[in-house]
Amino acid sequence: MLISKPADIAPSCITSETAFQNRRKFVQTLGLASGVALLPRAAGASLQEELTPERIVTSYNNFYEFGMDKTDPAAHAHELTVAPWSIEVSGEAKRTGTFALEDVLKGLSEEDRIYRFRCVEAWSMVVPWRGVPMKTLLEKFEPTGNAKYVEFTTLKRPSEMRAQRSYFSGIDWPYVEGLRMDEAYHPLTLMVTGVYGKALPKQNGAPLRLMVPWKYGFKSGKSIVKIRFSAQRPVTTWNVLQPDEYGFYANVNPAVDHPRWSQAVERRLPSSLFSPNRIPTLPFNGYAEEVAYLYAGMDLTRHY
Ligand SMILES: Nc1nc2c(c(=O)[nH]1)N[C@H]1C(S)=C(S)[C@@H](COP(=O)(O)O)O[C@H]1N2
Ligand SMILES: [Mo]
Repeated sequence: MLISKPADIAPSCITSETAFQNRRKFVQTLGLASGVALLPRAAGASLQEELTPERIVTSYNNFYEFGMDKTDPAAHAHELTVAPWSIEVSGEAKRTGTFALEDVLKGLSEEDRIYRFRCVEAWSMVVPWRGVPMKTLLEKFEPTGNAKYVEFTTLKRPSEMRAQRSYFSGIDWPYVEGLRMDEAYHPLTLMVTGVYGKALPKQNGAPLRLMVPWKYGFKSGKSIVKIRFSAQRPVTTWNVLQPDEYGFYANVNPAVDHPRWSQAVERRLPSSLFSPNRIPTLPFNGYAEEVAYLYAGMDLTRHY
């Protein structure tokens, strides 16, 4: 995500023995031979791509509440307290109210899923997330037939999120995202609680963040505090801020360029000046077989 600000910001764009052992153990628990990810058939097409190193997943982040640079979240997210944490549920559902996070997650089984993750800024990663299928979480609140969309509001706590104290962040906090109910209920959609077999680091959106692997990264809101079921399409942060640049759907689409740059290729991290690691971007980020039916009949150049 790039936004215009007072001074336009350019995208700035191995492991210790124990970290290596942990990773090997984690990879083994997933039933993987090495660092190459092979996604179980049930979870989608086989993904034989290398995992992006944990060091990069947890240090190259977008979390504008902590600053605009990729390194700001890892540097400042420690200022956030994530326990206790509660979730306010409202709107078109039978069970609404404020719930402790432990209760929201109680009885749900966590799964490890390796997903491609692509930012609209044209970089991408392959990340072993841990989380609960979004459907199992949302069903707990018994959404009514009127619920056509679900809105996710993330934390606004200026005392702990330094960019929320700045007049120059350019964003009207809190950060809000939303999905159509059928997108939220799709088996690939996760509510993430961890990464690389560990609790989710704060810079990655602890304690709870969305993960919708066929959409650009900005749809995956971090540090969620509210869930609202609604009949109307939610008003989402980026869509309101720059509607020509960031649509509500935000499905990864190499054929629809962002107004300021191409979406046809991506830099798979790690990438450097000398080995840029550029690869073609796939429709729906490579998940077309699983998700294209959700958009049958829609003009995807208009509904971007
Ligand atoms: N609350 C919140 N969620 C957010 C963002 C943000 O600024 N604030 N940035 C989004 C963007 S643009 C991206 S690319 C991903 C980055 O996730 P990662 O840092 O875990 O890779 O988080 C998304 N979720
Ligand atoms: Mo992004």
